Amino acid sequence: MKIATFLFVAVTSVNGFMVKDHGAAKSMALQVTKAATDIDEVTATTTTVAGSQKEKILKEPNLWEYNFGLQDPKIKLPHGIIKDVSLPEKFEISEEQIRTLEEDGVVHIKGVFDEEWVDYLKQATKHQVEEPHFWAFAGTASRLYDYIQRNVWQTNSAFARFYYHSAMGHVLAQCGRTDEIRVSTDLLMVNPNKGFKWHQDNQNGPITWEEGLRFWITMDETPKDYGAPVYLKGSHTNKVVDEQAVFVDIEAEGLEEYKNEKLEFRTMPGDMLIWHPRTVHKVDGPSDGIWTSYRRVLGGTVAKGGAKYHDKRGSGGVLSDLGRHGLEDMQPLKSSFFPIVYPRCERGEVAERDSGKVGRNPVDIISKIGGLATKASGERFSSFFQVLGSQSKSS
Ligand SMILES: O=C(O)CCC(=O)C(=O)O
Repeated sequence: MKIATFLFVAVTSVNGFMVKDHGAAKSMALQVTKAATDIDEVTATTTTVAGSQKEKILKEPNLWEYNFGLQDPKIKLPHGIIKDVSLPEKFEISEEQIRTLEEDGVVHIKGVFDEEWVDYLKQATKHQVEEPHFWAFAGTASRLYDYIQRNVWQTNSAFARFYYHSAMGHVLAQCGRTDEIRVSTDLLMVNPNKGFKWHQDNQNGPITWEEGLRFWITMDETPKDYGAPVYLKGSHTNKVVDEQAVFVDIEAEGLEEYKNEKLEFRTMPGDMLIWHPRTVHKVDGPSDGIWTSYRRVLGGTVAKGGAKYHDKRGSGGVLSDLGRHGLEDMQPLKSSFFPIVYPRCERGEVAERDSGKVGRNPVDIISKIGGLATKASGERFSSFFQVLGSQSKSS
């Protein structure tokens, strides 16, 4: 369902900003053309910057193009998998890889997903960027990414099915030495225009650092000159970065032993990166913020077996837990809002997701974010919004 025209009129103050911005863009002699790219047949608007000849592969959606509610691109699952019936696939990793994660705080696992799965994810992403969801509005309109949507599995069933049926859960279960994996929160991230400077991950859903594992699945080859994620080896064991901090000054006292040991990964389609949420890392975008190729990543945080629900109201961590699931602090994390994907998905949770019950609504958002009204929590909260200005942080 598209946003109705009346809504467009009702929010002209927001749109006015966008129009003004477009005016500035014109004055920079930008030429906008509609073109079909040869990559995956994605129809994209390309922007040619006079003089540099660089073409932006993906155009920012117009406000009236955003959608609400559930989306189903109806993509055939690979390998003859029967939707909601077949067990998830398996992919064995080695003890050495698990130890690398434990010791270095990050591991690169190559080739977890074959061409069929990568193609499936690309099709799902193509559908998503062509039919942008309203929950992508803030991150996308701020130009942080060409497209970014949290909890994309809740609205786009193709991503939910990827979690239910692919080997992702099996790989993460091995990494976490656990027999159960739930999706705590996820993010579809297409082209990080500004890059993301040195940071630790606080948006992991309602779990603790130790209960979670970060995952990152790429659909594209990393460009030669930028876009490769870089991690400070072993930095998940640091004792100095504040729990609430997002960005990290790697020159700070106490980080000397980590800052010179950088691990950089030039990932390829179908690879996974898995890390501890406290491992300090960054991703640099192109210096001018213009992606001429796709960098499509499905990432997020999973919860290991035995994880509890942690109510993060009053801290910025609440931003990745805005649903009305009814869980209370320290209850077992068992809910269709954080669905089990390994050893297999659960019928009732799948049905609740497909019914549209699992998601956000404005009342939940206001009641949860409302707890941030005090000065102290407001200050902490603001650090999460600094994300939008991440370019200015130390590289
Ligand atoms: O890949 C990206 O764009 C950012 C990834 C990242 O730093 C994260 O997910 O924490």
